[in-house]
Amino acid sequence: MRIDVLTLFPEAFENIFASSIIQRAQQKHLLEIVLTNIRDFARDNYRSVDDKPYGGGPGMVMMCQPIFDGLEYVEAAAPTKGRRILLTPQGEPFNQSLACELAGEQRLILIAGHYEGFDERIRMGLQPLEVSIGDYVLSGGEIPAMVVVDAVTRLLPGALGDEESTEEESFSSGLLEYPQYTRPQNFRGLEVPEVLLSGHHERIQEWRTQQAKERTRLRRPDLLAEQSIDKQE
Ligand code: 4HQ
Repeated sequence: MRIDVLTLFPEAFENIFASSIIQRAQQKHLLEIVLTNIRDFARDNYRSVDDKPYGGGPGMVMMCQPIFDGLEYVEAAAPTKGRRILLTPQGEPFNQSLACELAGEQRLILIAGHYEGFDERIRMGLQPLEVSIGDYVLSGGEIPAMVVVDAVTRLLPGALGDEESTEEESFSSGLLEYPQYTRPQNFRGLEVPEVLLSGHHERIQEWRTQQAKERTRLRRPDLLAEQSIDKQE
């Protein structure tokens, strides 16, 4: 997979993308990440990428021209078309199922903006898939873009080592994770549940499933509702 990120802050991605799993995926040639600075496509002497909103109001709006030109440039840099993605609170909520869908693409082109928002013609002209990482307001699309890259990378076949696995994790099953324990058996009077020390794999599996279901029911009943919808469909 190739992932292009169009951003005003390419440096902000460098340390995060140099981190273990994303780094390893790139070394194994499962993934290539290309960062492109939107400001490189500005045309005036101030290298402007934003401007005042028509009709007035506070804040600035991302201009069409640098984003259209930047996108056309990166699209021409490789033959595969790829999925255009705009990070915005108005987008489709990002979840494990959308991560899986995106992990199946050959190429993703992420557009991370700043300021109060995008000129509407960016949406009209580029027809991107709009994606939101949650109902809160961030100062830029960089962190959302990193979230998407991280969640998608772990799903690329071969990206995880033998130790890591996506199967057992939260959300792959549609349930929250069961409680985990490591040594010591007694920490300040807090004991590890007896069943986990029993060596009885069937009972352990049963206990974990029951814990995962109970925890999901208490904390995220919405996930159980989604599961029953998934089954109907
Ligand atoms: N922003 N999920 C505003 C977000 C966001 C989110 C990104 C802030 C876009 C213009 N993006 N810029 N939440 O808050 O994706």
